[in-house]
Amino acid sequence: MPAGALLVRHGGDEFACLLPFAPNAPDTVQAVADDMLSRIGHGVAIEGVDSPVTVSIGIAPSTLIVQADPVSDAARLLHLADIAMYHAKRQGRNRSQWFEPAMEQALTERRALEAGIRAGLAAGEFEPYYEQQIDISTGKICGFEMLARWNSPQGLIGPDVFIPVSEEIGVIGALSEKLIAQALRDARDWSPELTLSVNISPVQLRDPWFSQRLLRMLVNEGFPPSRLDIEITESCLHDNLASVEAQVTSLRNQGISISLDDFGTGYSSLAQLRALPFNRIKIDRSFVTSMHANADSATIVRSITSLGAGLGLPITAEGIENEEISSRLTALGRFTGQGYLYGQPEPAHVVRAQLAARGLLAPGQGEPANPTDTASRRSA
Ligand code: G
Ligand code: G
Ligand code: MN
Repeated sequence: MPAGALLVRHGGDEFACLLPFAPNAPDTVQAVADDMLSRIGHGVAIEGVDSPVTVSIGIAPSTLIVQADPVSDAARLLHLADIAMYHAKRQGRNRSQWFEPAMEQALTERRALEAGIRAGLAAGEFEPYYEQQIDISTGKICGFEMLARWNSPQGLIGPDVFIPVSEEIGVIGALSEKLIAQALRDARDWSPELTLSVNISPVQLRDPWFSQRLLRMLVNEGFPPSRLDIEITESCLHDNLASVEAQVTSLRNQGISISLDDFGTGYSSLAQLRALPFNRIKIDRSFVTSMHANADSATIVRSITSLGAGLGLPITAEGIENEEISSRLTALGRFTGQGYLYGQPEPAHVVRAQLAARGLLAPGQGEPANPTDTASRRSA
Protein backbone atom coordinates (compact mmCIF):
# COMPACT_ATOMS: atom_id res chain seq x y z
CA MET A 1 0.00 0.00 0.00
CA PRO A 2 1.19 3.57 -0.63
CA ALA A 3 2.32 5.72 2.29
CA GLY A 4 -0.55 6.96 4.47
CA ALA A 5 -2.84 4.04 3.56
CA LEU A 6 -4.52 1.70 6.00
CA LEU A 7 -5.10 -2.00 5.27
CA VAL A 8 -7.27 -4.10 7.61
CA ARG A 9 -8.87 -7.52 7.68
CA HIS A 10 -12.55 -6.76 7.83
CA GLY A 11 -13.69 -10.32 8.53
CA GLY A 12 -13.56 -13.76 6.90
CA ASP A 13 -11.99 -13.37 3.50
CA GLU A 14 -12.66 -9.64 3.29
CA PHE A 15 -10.16 -6.83 3.58
CA ALA A 16 -10.58 -3.07 3.52
CA CYS A 17 -8.12 -0.37 2.42
CA LEU A 18 -8.34 3.29 3.25
CA LEU A 19 -6.30 5.29 0.81
CA PRO A 20 -5.95 9.07 0.49
CA PHE A 21 -5.97 10.36 -3.07
CA ALA A 22 -6.35 13.67 -4.89
CA PRO A 23 -9.94 13.88 -6.25
CA ASN A 24 -8.55 14.87 -9.67
CA ALA A 25 -6.25 11.84 -9.77
CA PRO A 26 -8.38 8.69 -9.36
CA ASP A 27 -5.83 6.87 -11.54
CA THR A 28 -3.57 6.55 -8.51
CA VAL A 29 -6.27 4.46 -6.79
CA GLN A 30 -6.89 2.43 -9.92
CA ALA A 31 -3.15 1.74 -10.14
CA VAL A 32 -3.15 0.30 -6.60
CA ALA A 33 -6.17 -1.89 -7.46
CA ASP A 34 -4.55 -3.12 -10.68
CA ASP A 35 -1.34 -3.91 -8.82
CA MET A 36 -3.28 -5.94 -6.22
CA LEU A 37 -5.18 -7.84 -8.90
CA SER A 38 -2.06 -8.84 -10.76
CA ARG A 39 0.01 -9.77 -7.69
CA ILE A 40 -2.72 -11.71 -5.88
CA GLY A 41 -3.82 -13.27 -9.16
CA HIS A 42 -0.54 -15.19 -9.37
CA GLY A 43 -1.99 -17.65 -6.85
CA VAL A 44 -0.08 -19.40 -4.10
CA ALA A 45 1.72 -22.70 -3.84
CA ILE A 46 0.64 -24.81 -0.85
CA GLU A 47 2.83 -27.83 -0.26
CA GLY A 48 3.77 -27.79 -3.91
CA VAL A 49 0.20 -27.52 -5.18
CA ASP A 50 -0.62 -24.33 -7.07
CA SER A 51 -3.83 -22.79 -5.74
CA PRO A 52 -5.45 -20.13 -7.88
CA VAL A 53 -6.49 -17.11 -5.83
CA THR A 54 -8.24 -14.03 -7.15
CA VAL A 55 -9.58 -10.87 -5.58
CA SER A 56 -12.64 -8.78 -6.37
CA ILE A 57 -12.28 -5.11 -5.48
CA GLY A 58 -14.96 -2.49 -4.90
CA ILE A 59 -13.87 1.16 -4.77
CA ALA A 60 -15.89 3.98 -3.18
CA PRO A 61 -14.52 7.56 -3.24
CA SER A 62 -15.36 9.69 -0.20
CA THR A 63 -16.38 12.50 -2.60
CA LEU A 64 -19.60 10.53 -3.16
CA ILE A 65 -20.81 10.66 0.43
CA VAL A 66 -22.27 13.47 2.47
CA GLN A 67 -19.79 13.68 5.35
CA ALA A 68 -21.22 13.64 8.85
CA ASP A 69 -19.06 11.99 11.50
CA PRO A 70 -16.10 9.61 11.12
CA VAL A 71 -17.94 6.49 12.30
CA SER A 72 -20.99 6.77 10.08
CA ASP A 73 -18.84 8.03 7.16
CA ALA A 74 -16.68 4.93 7.43
CA ALA A 75 -19.72 2.65 7.57
CA ARG A 76 -21.24 4.38 4.54
CA LEU A 77 -18.01 4.15 2.54
CA LEU A 78 -17.65 0.45 3.36
CA HIS A 79 -21.26 -0.13 2.33
CA LEU A 80 -20.71 1.56 -1.05
CA ALA A 81 -17.45 -0.33 -1.59
CA ASP A 82 -19.27 -3.55 -0.74
CA ILE A 83 -21.94 -2.83 -3.37
CA ALA A 84 -19.22 -2.14 -5.95
CA MET A 85 -17.41 -5.35 -4.93
CA TYR A 86 -20.56 -7.43 -5.54
CA HIS A 87 -20.73 -5.87 -9.00
CA ALA A 88 -17.12 -6.89 -9.60
CA LYS A 89 -18.03 -10.45 -8.54
CA ARG A 90 -21.09 -10.57 -10.75
CA GLN A 91 -19.06 -9.30 -13.67
CA GLY A 92 -16.93 -12.42 -13.34
CA ARG A 93 -14.62 -11.73 -10.35
CA ASN A 94 -10.88 -11.03 -10.50
CA ARG A 95 -11.47 -7.36 -11.28
CA SER A 96 -12.09 -3.95 -9.71
CA GLN A 97 -15.17 -1.80 -9.90
CA TRP A 98 -15.84 1.80 -8.86
CA PHE A 99 -19.10 2.49 -7.07
CA GLU A 100 -21.77 4.23 -9.16
CA PRO A 101 -25.02 5.55 -7.64
CA ALA A 102 -27.16 3.44 -10.04
CA MET A 103 -25.76 0.32 -8.35
CA GLU A 104 -27.40 1.21 -5.07
CA GLN A 105 -30.76 1.67 -6.80
CA ALA A 106 -30.37 -1.72 -8.49
CA LEU A 107 -29.50 -3.28 -5.14
CA THR A 108 -32.58 -1.78 -3.47
CA GLU A 109 -34.78 -3.19 -6.24
CA ARG A 110 -33.08 -6.54 -6.03
CA ARG A 111 -33.61 -6.69 -2.22
CA ALA A 112 -37.29 -5.88 -2.76
CA LEU A 113 -37.56 -8.66 -5.34
CA GLU A 114 -35.92 -11.16 -2.99
CA ALA A 115 -38.20 -10.19 -0.13
CA GLY A 116 -41.20 -10.36 -2.46
CA ILE A 117 -40.31 -13.88 -3.58
CA ARG A 118 -39.92 -15.11 0.00
CA ALA A 119 -43.19 -13.53 1.06
CA GLY A 120 -44.97 -14.73 -2.08
CA LEU A 121 -43.79 -18.27 -1.49
CA ALA A 122 -45.23 -18.23 2.03
CA ALA A 123 -48.46 -16.61 0.81
CA GLY A 124 -48.99 -19.09 -2.03
CA GLU A 125 -48.66 -16.47 -4.80
CA PHE A 126 -46.91 -18.83 -7.22
CA GLU A 127 -49.20 -20.67 -9.59
CA PRO A 128 -48.66 -23.32 -12.25
CA TYR A 129 -49.78 -22.42 -15.78
CA TYR A 130 -49.96 -25.03 -18.52
CA GLU A 131 -48.93 -24.95 -22.17
CA GLN A 132 -50.38 -27.53 -24.55
CA GLN A 133 -48.16 -30.07 -26.25
CA ILE A 134 -49.64 -31.27 -29.55
CA ASP A 135 -48.86 -34.15 -31.89
CA ILE A 136 -48.61 -31.89 -34.93
CA SER A 137 -49.35 -34.64 -37.43
CA THR A 138 -52.73 -35.45 -35.84
CA GLY A 139 -53.48 -32.19 -34.00
CA LYS A 140 -54.21 -34.15 -30.80
CA ILE A 141 -53.16 -32.92 -27.35
CA CYS A 142 -50.57 -35.23 -25.79
CA GLY A 143 -49.85 -33.30 -22.61
CA PHE A 144 -48.92 -30.00 -20.97
CA GLU A 145 -45.75 -28.26 -19.84
CA MET A 146 -46.10 -26.60 -16.47
CA LEU A 147 -44.78 -23.01 -16.48
CA ALA A 148 -44.47 -21.12 -13.23
CA ARG A 149 -46.17 -17.74 -12.80
CA TRP A 150 -46.09 -15.31 -9.89
CA ASN A 151 -49.30 -13.48 -8.93
CA SER A 152 -47.29 -10.76 -7.19
CA PRO A 153 -48.85 -7.67 -5.63
CA GLN A 154 -47.42 -5.80 -8.67
CA GLY A 155 -49.13 -8.13 -11.17
CA LEU A 156 -48.34 -11.35 -13.00
CA ILE A 157 -44.57 -11.96 -13.25
CA GLY A 158 -42.83 -14.51 -15.49
CA PRO A 159 -40.22 -17.12 -14.55
CA ASP A 160 -37.40 -15.33 -16.41
CA VAL A 161 -37.54 -12.76 -13.56
CA PHE A 162 -38.05 -14.89 -10.46
CA ILE A 163 -36.41 -18.25 -11.30
CA PRO A 164 -32.80 -16.92 -11.52
CA VAL A 165 -33.25 -14.94 -8.28
CA SER A 166 -34.88 -17.93 -6.54
CA GLU A 167 -31.87 -20.00 -7.56
CA GLU A 168 -29.46 -17.45 -6.15
CA ILE A 169 -31.22 -17.02 -2.81
CA GLY A 170 -31.70 -20.75 -2.35
CA VAL A 171 -35.50 -21.03 -2.50
CA ILE A 172 -35.79 -22.64 -5.94
CA GLY A 173 -36.20 -26.14 -4.47
CA ALA A 174 -39.06 -25.17 -2.15
CA LEU A 175 -40.73 -23.06 -4.84
CA SER A 176 -40.48 -25.71 -7.52
CA GLU A 177 -41.67 -28.55 -5.28
CA LYS A 178 -44.73 -26.58 -4.22
CA LEU A 179 -45.59 -25.93 -7.87
CA ILE A 180 -44.99 -29.54 -8.86
CA ALA A 181 -47.22 -30.85 -6.05
CA GLN A 182 -50.01 -28.55 -7.26
CA ALA A 183 -49.42 -29.58 -10.88
CA LEU A 184 -49.67 -33.27 -9.94
CA ARG A 185 -53.04 -32.61 -8.31
CA ASP A 186 -54.25 -30.59 -11.33
CA ALA A 187 -53.06 -33.20 -13.84
CA ARG A 188 -54.62 -36.08 -11.92
CA ASP A 189 -58.01 -34.82 -13.16
CA TRP A 190 -56.91 -34.95 -16.80
CA SER A 191 -57.32 -37.95 -19.07
CA PRO A 192 -54.69 -40.57 -18.10
CA GLU A 193 -52.99 -40.52 -21.52
CA LEU A 194 -52.04 -36.84 -21.06
CA THR A 195 -48.51 -36.21 -19.75
CA LEU A 196 -47.20 -33.48 -17.47
CA SER A 197 -43.79 -31.88 -18.12
CA VAL A 198 -42.01 -29.88 -15.44
CA ASN A 199 -38.82 -27.82 -15.68
CA ILE A 200 -36.09 -28.58 -13.20
CA SER A 201 -33.31 -26.11 -12.43
CA PRO A 202 -29.66 -27.26 -12.45
CA VAL A 203 -29.54 -26.07 -8.83
CA GLN A 204 -32.19 -28.66 -7.87
CA LEU A 205 -30.22 -31.46 -9.49
CA ARG A 206 -27.28 -30.62 -7.25
CA ASP A 207 -29.36 -31.79 -4.29
CA PRO A 208 -28.66 -35.53 -4.00
CA TRP A 209 -32.10 -36.14 -2.42
CA PHE A 210 -34.05 -34.46 -5.21
CA SER A 211 -35.08 -37.65 -7.00
CA GLN A 212 -36.14 -39.29 -3.71
CA ARG A 213 -38.35 -36.34 -2.80
CA LEU A 214 -39.90 -36.24 -6.25
CA LEU A 215 -40.77 -39.92 -6.04
CA ARG A 216 -42.32 -39.40 -2.62
CA MET A 217 -44.44 -36.57 -4.05
CA LEU A 218 -45.70 -38.87 -6.80
CA VAL A 219 -46.71 -41.46 -4.21
CA ASN A 220 -48.35 -38.84 -1.96
CA GLU A 221 -50.34 -37.35 -4.81
CA GLY A 222 -51.17 -40.71 -6.39
CA PHE A 223 -49.70 -39.71 -9.76
CA PRO A 224 -48.24 -42.39 -12.07
CA PRO A 225 -44.51 -41.78 -12.81
CA SER A 226 -45.07 -42.77 -16.45
CA ARG A 227 -47.13 -39.60 -16.96
CA LEU A 228 -44.38 -37.31 -15.65
CA ASP A 229 -41.66 -35.80 -17.81
CA ILE A 230 -38.73 -33.85 -16.37
CA GLU A 231 -37.17 -31.15 -18.56
CA ILE A 232 -33.56 -30.32 -17.88
CA THR A 233 -31.45 -27.82 -19.79
CA GLU A 234 -28.11 -28.38 -21.38
CA SER A 235 -26.41 -26.26 -18.74
CA CYS A 236 -27.11 -29.04 -16.19
CA LEU A 237 -24.71 -31.30 -18.02
CA HIS A 238 -21.69 -29.09 -17.50
CA ASP A 239 -22.29 -28.34 -13.86
CA ASN A 240 -22.06 -31.83 -12.46
CA LEU A 241 -22.46 -34.62 -14.96
CA ALA A 242 -21.83 -37.45 -12.47
CA SER A 243 -24.46 -36.32 -9.96
CA VAL A 244 -26.99 -35.52 -12.69
CA GLU A 245 -26.38 -38.96 -14.19
CA ALA A 246 -27.13 -40.68 -10.87
CA GLN A 247 -30.35 -38.75 -10.33
CA VAL A 248 -31.54 -39.09 -13.90
CA THR A 249 -30.91 -42.83 -13.83
CA SER A 250 -32.89 -43.18 -10.61
CA LEU A 251 -35.80 -41.17 -12.05
CA ARG A 252 -35.71 -43.20 -15.26
CA ASN A 253 -35.76 -46.45 -13.27
CA GLN A 254 -39.01 -45.31 -11.67
CA GLY A 255 -40.59 -44.74 -15.09
CA ILE A 256 -40.27 -40.93 -15.26
CA SER A 257 -39.12 -39.65 -18.64
CA ILE A 258 -36.42 -37.05 -19.17
CA SER A 259 -36.28 -34.39 -21.88
CA LEU A 260 -33.30 -32.28 -22.88
CA ASP A 261 -34.73 -28.73 -23.00
CA ASP A 262 -33.65 -25.71 -25.08
CA PHE A 263 -31.48 -27.95 -27.25
CA GLY A 264 -29.15 -26.09 -29.60
CA THR A 265 -28.58 -23.00 -27.46
CA GLY A 266 -26.01 -24.46 -25.09
CA TYR A 267 -22.88 -26.24 -26.04
CA SER A 268 -23.58 -29.91 -25.42
CA SER A 269 -21.28 -32.12 -27.32
CA LEU A 270 -23.07 -34.87 -29.16
CA ALA A 271 -21.26 -37.33 -26.90
CA GLN A 272 -22.97 -35.80 -23.86
CA LEU A 273 -26.29 -36.32 -25.55
CA ARG A 274 -25.49 -40.02 -25.41
CA ALA A 275 -24.06 -39.91 -21.87
CA LEU A 276 -27.49 -39.49 -20.28
CA PRO A 277 -30.55 -41.64 -20.98
CA PHE A 278 -32.77 -38.90 -22.42
CA ASN A 279 -36.19 -39.82 -23.81
CA ARG A 280 -36.66 -36.70 -25.90
CA ILE A 281 -35.01 -33.57 -27.31
CA LYS A 282 -36.77 -30.19 -27.26
CA ILE A 283 -35.53 -27.86 -30.02
CA ASP A 284 -35.13 -24.36 -28.65
CA ARG A 285 -37.86 -21.99 -29.72
CA SER A 286 -35.36 -19.46 -31.12
CA PHE A 287 -34.72 -21.77 -34.10
CA VAL A 288 -38.32 -22.82 -34.61
CA THR A 289 -39.89 -19.33 -34.52
CA SER A 290 -37.51 -18.16 -37.26
CA MET A 291 -37.26 -21.28 -39.42
CA HIS A 292 -39.64 -19.95 -42.11
CA ALA A 293 -37.71 -16.69 -42.38
CA ASN A 294 -34.10 -17.64 -41.75
CA ALA A 295 -32.22 -20.28 -43.73
CA ASP A 296 -29.71 -20.99 -40.94
CA SER A 297 -32.50 -21.65 -38.42
CA ALA A 298 -34.18 -23.99 -40.90
CA THR A 299 -30.89 -25.86 -41.36
CA ILE A 300 -30.44 -26.20 -37.61
CA VAL A 301 -33.99 -27.53 -37.17
CA ARG A 302 -33.42 -30.02 -40.00
CA SER A 303 -30.09 -31.17 -38.52
CA ILE A 304 -31.53 -31.66 -35.04
CA THR A 305 -34.40 -33.58 -36.61
CA SER A 306 -32.08 -36.02 -38.32
CA LEU A 307 -29.95 -36.27 -35.18
CA GLY A 308 -33.06 -37.24 -33.22
CA ALA A 309 -34.11 -39.73 -35.86
CA GLY A 310 -30.63 -41.28 -35.90
CA LEU A 311 -30.49 -41.61 -32.11
CA GLY A 312 -34.08 -42.79 -31.88
CA LEU A 313 -35.11 -39.76 -29.79
CA PRO A 314 -38.50 -38.14 -30.41
CA ILE A 315 -38.48 -34.37 -30.79
CA THR A 316 -40.57 -31.52 -29.45
CA ALA A 317 -40.47 -28.23 -31.37
CA GLU A 318 -41.17 -25.22 -29.13
CA GLY A 319 -42.27 -21.83 -30.43
CA ILE A 320 -44.64 -22.83 -33.26
CA GLU A 321 -46.32 -19.50 -33.89
CA ASN A 322 -48.11 -20.01 -37.20
CA GLU A 323 -49.36 -22.53 -39.75
CA GLU A 324 -46.37 -22.02 -42.02
CA ILE A 325 -43.99 -23.25 -39.32
CA SER A 326 -46.16 -26.23 -38.46
CA SER A 327 -46.47 -27.30 -42.11
CA ARG A 328 -42.71 -26.98 -42.62
CA LEU A 329 -42.18 -29.17 -39.57
CA THR A 330 -44.74 -31.70 -40.78
CA ALA A 331 -42.77 -31.94 -44.02
CA LEU A 332 -39.58 -32.71 -42.04
CA GLY A 333 -40.92 -35.50 -39.88
CA ARG A 334 -42.98 -36.31 -36.84
CA PHE A 335 -42.98 -33.80 -33.99
CA THR A 336 -44.65 -32.90 -30.79
CA GLY A 337 -45.22 -29.16 -30.90
CA GLN A 338 -45.79 -26.25 -28.55
CA GLY A 339 -46.46 -22.62 -29.31
CA TYR A 340 -48.91 -19.77 -29.69
CA LEU A 341 -50.50 -21.46 -32.71
CA TYR A 342 -51.99 -23.96 -30.26
CA GLY A 343 -52.50 -21.67 -27.30
CA GLN A 344 -50.99 -19.55 -24.55
CA PRO A 345 -50.07 -21.01 -21.16
CA GLU A 346 -53.29 -21.08 -19.09
CA PRO A 347 -54.15 -21.57 -15.42
CA ALA A 348 -55.55 -24.92 -14.24
CA HIS A 349 -59.24 -24.02 -14.34
CA VAL A 350 -59.01 -22.87 -17.98
CA VAL A 351 -57.17 -26.06 -18.99
CA ARG A 352 -59.76 -28.09 -17.16
CA ALA A 353 -62.63 -26.41 -19.01
CA GLN A 354 -60.87 -26.95 -22.37
CA LEU A 355 -60.29 -30.60 -21.60
CA ALA A 356 -63.88 -31.05 -20.42
CA ALA A 357 -65.11 -29.60 -23.73
CA ARG A 358 -63.03 -32.16 -25.62
CA GLY A 359 -63.95 -35.08 -23.38
CA LEU A 360 -60.36 -35.28 -22.10
CA LEU A 361 -60.90 -35.35 -18.34
CA ALA A 362 -60.21 -38.43 -16.27
CA PRO A 363 -63.16 -40.80 -15.83
CA GLY A 364 -65.44 -39.36 -13.13
CA GLN A 365 -64.12 -35.80 -13.71
CA GLY A 366 -66.65 -34.88 -16.38
CA GLU A 367 -68.69 -32.30 -14.48
CA PRO A 368 -68.60 -28.69 -15.76
CA ALA A 369 -65.47 -27.03 -14.55
CA ASN A 370 -65.01 -23.85 -12.61
CA PRO A 371 -62.43 -23.07 -9.93
CA THR A 372 -64.75 -22.91 -6.92
CA ASP A 373 -66.31 -26.18 -7.99
CA THR A 374 -62.86 -27.81 -8.05
CA ALA A 375 -61.95 -26.41 -4.66
CA SER A 376 -65.15 -27.57 -2.94
CA ARG A 377 -64.87 -31.05 -4.44
CA ARG A 378 -61.27 -31.37 -3.16
CA SER A 379 -62.05 -30.34 0.34
CA ALA A 380 -65.09 -32.63 0.45
O1 G B 1 -18.97 -15.99 2.59
P1 G B 1 -17.82 -16.02 1.61
O2 G B 1 -18.20 -16.63 0.26
O3 G B 1 -17.13 -14.70 1.47
O4 G B 1 -16.78 -17.04 2.24
C1 G B 1 -15.68 -17.54 1.54
C2 G B 1 -15.19 -18.81 2.15
O5 G B 1 -14.09 -18.58 2.99
C3 G B 1 -16.25 -19.53 2.95
O6 G B 1 -16.16 -20.91 2.64
C4 G B 1 -15.83 -19.25 4.37
O7 G B 1 -16.25 -20.30 5.21
C5 G B 1 -14.33 -19.19 4.24
N1 G B 1 -13.76 -18.36 5.25
C6 G B 1 -13.96 -17.07 5.42
N2 G B 1 -13.27 -16.59 6.46
C7 G B 1 -12.61 -17.62 6.97
C8 G B 1 -11.72 -17.77 8.07
O8 G B 1 -11.40 -16.83 8.78
N3 G B 1 -11.25 -18.98 8.27
C9 G B 1 -11.55 -20.04 7.51
N4 G B 1 -11.02 -21.23 7.80
N5 G B 1 -12.38 -19.94 6.47
C10 G B 1 -12.91 -18.75 6.18
O1 G C 1 -43.25 -19.40 -19.43
P1 G C 1 -42.06 -18.78 -20.09
O2 G C 1 -41.89 -19.20 -21.51
O3 G C 1 -41.89 -17.30 -19.86
O4 G C 1 -40.84 -19.48 -19.36
C1 G C 1 -39.53 -19.08 -19.57
C2 G C 1 -38.63 -20.18 -19.12
O5 G C 1 -38.74 -20.35 -17.71
C3 G C 1 -38.98 -21.53 -19.75
O6 G C 1 -38.07 -21.83 -20.77
C4 G C 1 -38.89 -22.50 -18.65
O7 G C 1 -37.82 -23.41 -18.90
C5 G C 1 -38.57 -21.69 -17.40
N1 G C 1 -39.48 -22.13 -16.33
C6 G C 1 -40.82 -22.00 -16.28
N2 G C 1 -41.32 -22.55 -15.15
C7 G C 1 -40.26 -23.07 -14.49
C8 G C 1 -40.12 -23.78 -13.25
O8 G C 1 -41.07 -24.08 -12.53
N3 G C 1 -38.85 -24.14 -12.89
C9 G C 1 -37.76 -23.84 -13.67
N4 G C 1 -36.55 -24.22 -13.25
N5 G C 1 -37.85 -23.18 -14.83
C10 G C 1 -39.09 -22.79 -15.24
MN1 MN D 1 -39.13 -26.25 -20.83
